[in-house]
Amino acid sequence: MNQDQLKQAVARAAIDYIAPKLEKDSILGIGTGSTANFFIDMLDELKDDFAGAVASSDASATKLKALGIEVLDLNEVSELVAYIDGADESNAQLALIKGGGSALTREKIVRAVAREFVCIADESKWVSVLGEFPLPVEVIPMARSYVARELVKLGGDPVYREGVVTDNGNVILDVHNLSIVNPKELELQINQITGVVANGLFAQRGADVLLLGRSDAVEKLY
Ligand code: ABF
Repeated sequence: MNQDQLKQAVARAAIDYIAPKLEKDSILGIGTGSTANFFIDMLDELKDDFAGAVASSDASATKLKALGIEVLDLNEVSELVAYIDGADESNAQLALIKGGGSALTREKIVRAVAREFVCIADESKWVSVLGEFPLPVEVIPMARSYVARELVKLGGDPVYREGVVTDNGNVILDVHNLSIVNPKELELQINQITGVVANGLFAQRGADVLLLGRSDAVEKLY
């Protein structure tokens, strides 16, 4: 199977996983990226079984609306039955790096409200130690250089993601050359830097379930 077929297989597995949990008034959290896009396409078949969705990006909101799925503002919602999204890396504890698509802050907020985070990924995302994928950090624009200097003190090599402005009007620093052996601690340390809006480590609250697409089958990890 090629990578797209693996992504489609995990999207299908997520549809099967989520379908029995849906009730007429359920609201789903929906993520961003190519794997999430396959899931959104397949969600068409379940659209009469739940009330609506909250999206982690404007791009995903547009796709959902095109299917006729109601997209709600998160402030109108007290709980999401589940949040389904991809990742850039996962370790065996289901701690993740996310944010390659620049939507990490909204993803973290949607994850915070969700009862369960169902992560969908192909096997290229599976790592023993997080950090080969550069860690995205969303930063208030005027703090960019200061935050970069602080990230160097933590052992990383931050690179400004040129030309990218997030849906929140901020910028992204991608931190290279980190070997993240304690993701929970590093997530908190980076959050402490003034000017950081959010970082792409999802370790304090990682995935609850990972549907991992391998060439022979979709593995379900808890
Ligand atoms: C989002 O999409 C991000 O957190 C992550 O950066 C990216 C994964 O994209 P893809 O599914 O295209 O690999 O979930």
